[in-house]
Amino acid sequence: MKHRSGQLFSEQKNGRGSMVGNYRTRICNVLVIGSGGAGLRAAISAHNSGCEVLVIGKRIRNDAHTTLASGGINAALGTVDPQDNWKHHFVDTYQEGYNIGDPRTVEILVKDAPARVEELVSWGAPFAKNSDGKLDQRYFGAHTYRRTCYAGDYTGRAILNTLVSKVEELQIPIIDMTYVSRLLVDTQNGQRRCFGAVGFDINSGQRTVFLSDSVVLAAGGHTRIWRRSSSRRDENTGDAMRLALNAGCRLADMEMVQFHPTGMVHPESLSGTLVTEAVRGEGGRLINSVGERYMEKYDPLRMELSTRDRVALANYTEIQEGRGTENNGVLLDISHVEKGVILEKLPRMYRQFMESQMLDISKGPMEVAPTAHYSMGGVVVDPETHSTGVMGLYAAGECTSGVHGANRLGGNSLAEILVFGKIAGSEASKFSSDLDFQIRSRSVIQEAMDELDDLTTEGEQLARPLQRAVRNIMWNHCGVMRSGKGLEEGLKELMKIKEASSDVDVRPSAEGFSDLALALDLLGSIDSAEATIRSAIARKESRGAHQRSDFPETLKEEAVNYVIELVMEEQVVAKSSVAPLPEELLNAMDEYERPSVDGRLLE
Ligand code: MEZ
Repeated sequence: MKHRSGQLFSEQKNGRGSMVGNYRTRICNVLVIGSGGAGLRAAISAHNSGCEVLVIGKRIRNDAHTTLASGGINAALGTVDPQDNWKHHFVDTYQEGYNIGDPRTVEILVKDAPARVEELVSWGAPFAKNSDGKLDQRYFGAHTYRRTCYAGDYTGRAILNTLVSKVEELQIPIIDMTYVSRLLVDTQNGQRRCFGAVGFDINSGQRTVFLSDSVVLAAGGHTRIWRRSSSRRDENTGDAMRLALNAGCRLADMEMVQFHPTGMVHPESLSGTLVTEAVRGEGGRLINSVGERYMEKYDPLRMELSTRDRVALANYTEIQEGRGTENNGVLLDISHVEKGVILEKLPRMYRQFMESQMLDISKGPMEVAPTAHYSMGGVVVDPETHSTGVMGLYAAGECTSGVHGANRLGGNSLAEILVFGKIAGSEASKFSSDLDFQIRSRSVIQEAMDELDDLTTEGEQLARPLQRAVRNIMWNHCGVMRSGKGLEEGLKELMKIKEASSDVDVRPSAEGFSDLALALDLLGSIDSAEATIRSAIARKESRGAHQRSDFPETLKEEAVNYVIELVMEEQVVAKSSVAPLPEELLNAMDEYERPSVDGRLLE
């Protein structure tokens, strides 16, 4: 049973200057929530369109999850393989998404990616170049041509550093360490309209009402809610999905969660940490415990550079069928490649294994296993504008759906954040410029404050163990291989955690307000887990990253999207048809015939 702590109130009054009902206000034209690549690119374009922009980040700048994307960014520049063009990139992306991505969104991505990469280089991004001075492009899985630009295996870091420098040069303010608890949405004449957000400083607890003409939500995905994840603690906890659902947005393809084939398996503290696909792009081989290079069995044409869903399922199958290592992994070997090449092209991997396991990867294989890596589903957005259906609210990056369908090609995420970050920022700015009048609803702001007050109470439960329980549920019941029975069980267990989450102990202390952030992370995790499981139950087939042991076939009639929305505060799932391919793209699909990789893996 929860009760509010008297001590809590006096502590707030005396020490932290953030009394209940007392908040500061900041006003801007365009508010950007999230200081990763999508958010910063949105901020730059909104600023360049003449708006006052404010960026809020939950972590410190330069440390958003974007830094962890290692191996590269895709753009059909044709610098290494001149035959490449946007149509090939389209076919690879759409087809390997199992035909449930949105064709127009994919088209925009592949056409605009080259310009976004070149722009980044002109802003100083230190991408690898060939002796002719052109950008180098490496192989990544399931790409017909080499089209992945890179900066060693620090590509995400290089991109984020470049964007932060640009944002600072343009003097766009970034407010770090601020947790957004709610989007401010008012309903007038049946139309929802977003006019800002409420957040608090994770250190001081200071609450701020951010009032804006429009908002870009770019706060990442939900893959930290699996036990083995390539996200770090307290990031990608589904907070963007919770904010969006509560604002009245719809979420599509939530069951489509990408398991990257190669995450670290030990030490426990680093379990799930990304082992970049670039290792395979540079020639790395997957070997099981009986010495077989087993991708021969699964995709003999593309081998280790097959699609991520296939390689992840192959690794999972080898481990499940007893051909894994003692630590439940498989081996990834790059030791046949010259050490100098490894140090030049995979410096982070070299250091990561040396520092954590004293393993020299130029001498011996790495142990790896699938790890939850990317939310391919998320907020439903309009392809052209990335508007969400809630007026004034735009979304970009991993929190959205549309590009990847049922399987994402490695390197498309970094392209996505730049292309759609730019679009969302300029559309949000257009919305602001066209605005006739602004709305400010006191009662909506008060509700957001009440929510924070209600959460800040003593309780019987702690957020961390409940969060751990969610991660176990998702790993055990909604992982690489799923079944109806397991999903139903998982949902039942999740509902118990949901009930317990109303009794979480939250008290500000000398350590700040991280308790409150953890409690909100937990709510985001539960909401996004529920949406994922409900969508996975609804999709009674296997497709890409969604594999069901009880429905192993891919069904033509299931080439649809499952969409979640809140109706009377309950999540409801519905089917929605995929937009048809326009003629030019249909022709492109015919023209660029791909190697056939039919056949399921677990049969
Ligand atoms: O797009 C990604 O997920 C990526 C570049 C990851 C990697 O393996 O490096």
